[in-house]
Amino acid sequence: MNYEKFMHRAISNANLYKFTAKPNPVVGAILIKGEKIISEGYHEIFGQNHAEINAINNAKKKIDKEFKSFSELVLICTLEPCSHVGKTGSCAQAIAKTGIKKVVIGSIDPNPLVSGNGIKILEENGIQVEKGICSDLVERQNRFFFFKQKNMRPYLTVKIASSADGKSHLNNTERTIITSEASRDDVQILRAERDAILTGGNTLRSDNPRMNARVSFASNQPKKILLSSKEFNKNEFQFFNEDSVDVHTSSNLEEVINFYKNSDLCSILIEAGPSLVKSFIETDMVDEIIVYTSKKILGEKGVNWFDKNKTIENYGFKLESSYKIDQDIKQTFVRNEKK
Ligand code: AOF
Ligand code: ZN
Repeated sequence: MNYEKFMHRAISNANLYKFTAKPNPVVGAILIKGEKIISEGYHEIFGQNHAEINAINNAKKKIDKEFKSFSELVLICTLEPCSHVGKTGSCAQAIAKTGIKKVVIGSIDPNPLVSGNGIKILEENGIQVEKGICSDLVERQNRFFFFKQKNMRPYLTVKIASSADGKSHLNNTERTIITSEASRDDVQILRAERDAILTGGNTLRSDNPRMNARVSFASNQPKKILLSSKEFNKNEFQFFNEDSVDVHTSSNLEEVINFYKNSDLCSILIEAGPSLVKSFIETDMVDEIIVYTSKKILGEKGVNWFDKNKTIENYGFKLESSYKIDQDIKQTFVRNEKK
């Protein structure tokens, strides 16, 4: 049997929930009888039912109509069914209870709580397991989740908006808008995709940003992280409008990021001024830099993002993609592989 087409469908449909499942991975599950789809289920909302449970519950509505017993069905799931009892019960146990006899898995769950244990539970219950079907696609669609489990820290993206002459802002304290509205809308999507946004005290003082994701679709809001040794009056800054704000007074950036190694956060967007951005890049922990460059020139009074005559490549990054947004250019740089 060619399970790939069902796996592709489960992967595609799972992605519909990427903004509401995060920081959990997106996961899809499909129950088939022969070539026929009996039911589907997805992990739609963080903290709620896992995909397999939704697929099983949806199939139960069709029992005696489209099939007699779960033993007639094959379960296709994009990620190894979980073994643990977390915010919800163990999917592997729930699958075994139904009497399903065969499970086809996309990728093994890299979460050490689960990894391999879900499959073990299935096999111990006499279920035949086939794994590794389109695992690269599953890994790619959950790249932050896989990164976090492998590296024990969140994936770090630095976002900067630059003038054509490489400046961040004018050296007075006023907020400088450099890029077009279309680029700024694109940044809202970067925020919605990530689990947290990190900024520094200087940016807060000069821009009074909200740093939330203002998008036209349902999305879990990123957590907010502030790095500042100084106290802020929470009533004066919009950043504190939402409850979920962590403040770190330490200037040790590795320590700040490592603080999240056991948390749910899999990705952090760093939106800060040149000095904090440079300090982060120098730590070697930044995985990706996204640059929006406008045609505007800020000139003499502008503050440089990077040291004169130094390009992003000089900091150990390579260009991955580049395209136009309105009058601006969006470039994504990723870290060179470590030798
Ligand atoms: C599955 N099916 O649909 C998902 C899984 O906190 P919890 O209980 O929601 O568990 C989250 C963990 O479960 C997550 O880190 C990942 O290892 C796994 N996700 N597993 O069987 C699903 N979303
Ligand atoms: Zn589960």
